[in-house]
Amino acid sequence: MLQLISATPSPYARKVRIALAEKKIAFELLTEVPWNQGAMTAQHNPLAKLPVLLLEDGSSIYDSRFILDYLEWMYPQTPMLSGDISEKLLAKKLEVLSDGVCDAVVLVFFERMRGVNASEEWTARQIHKIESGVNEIARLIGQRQYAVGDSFGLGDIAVGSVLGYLKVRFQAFDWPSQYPALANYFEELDKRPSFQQSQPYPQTITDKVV
Ligand SMILES: N[C@@H](CCC(=O)N[C@@H](CS)C(=O)NCC(=O)O)C(=O)O
Repeated sequence: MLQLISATPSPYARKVRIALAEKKIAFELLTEVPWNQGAMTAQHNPLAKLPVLLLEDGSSIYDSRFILDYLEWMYPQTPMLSGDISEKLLAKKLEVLSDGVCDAVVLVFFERMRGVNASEEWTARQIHKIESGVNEIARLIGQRQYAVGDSFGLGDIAVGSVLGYLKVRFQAFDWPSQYPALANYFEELDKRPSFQQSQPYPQTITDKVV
């Protein structure tokens, strides 16, 4: 059976969990804190980042985008990507924006751990990316029910994951008030079983990271 190394707050791992659930692919969830010493993630990914998908032959696939591509290639039933090029481009753009916002949230999270040594300029730079990324996501989603076309897919997985992550790690940003249509879109998305089963929540990092 496939195994997925995941962390409870990770928006990247959540993308994969949602895709696996939507595609009805059986897998075993292995949850850990990748930032702690001794985490198994580093044994399967030289970059020491999760998610990592462990295949039955013992090999591993890492980086959420690569894993999602792999799932699309190997399990084409219930596709998450449209065959139409312009729809595919929009879904991929939304994924790049969503992951980019997540990257900036992670950087702010760890910068703030430095306490008085945190760089205000660096933090402000990342917060700008978060705000302008969500602004663009809201513009691209518009008033639609699904991110791309008229069915659920990769765009929804990516956008749903970043918006869920903001609730856990960056509550100060009141994006639902600024973008009510995006808030309605997310509220509907969040009702899906694949989203309900993978709700993010914080983990305790015991080791010193920064
Ligand atoms: N681009 C990667 C990002 C993965 C990532 O940053 N994962 C975090 C957890 S949310 C991690 O494992 N970080 C541990 C580290 O950087 O040492 C992806 O999409 O999979």
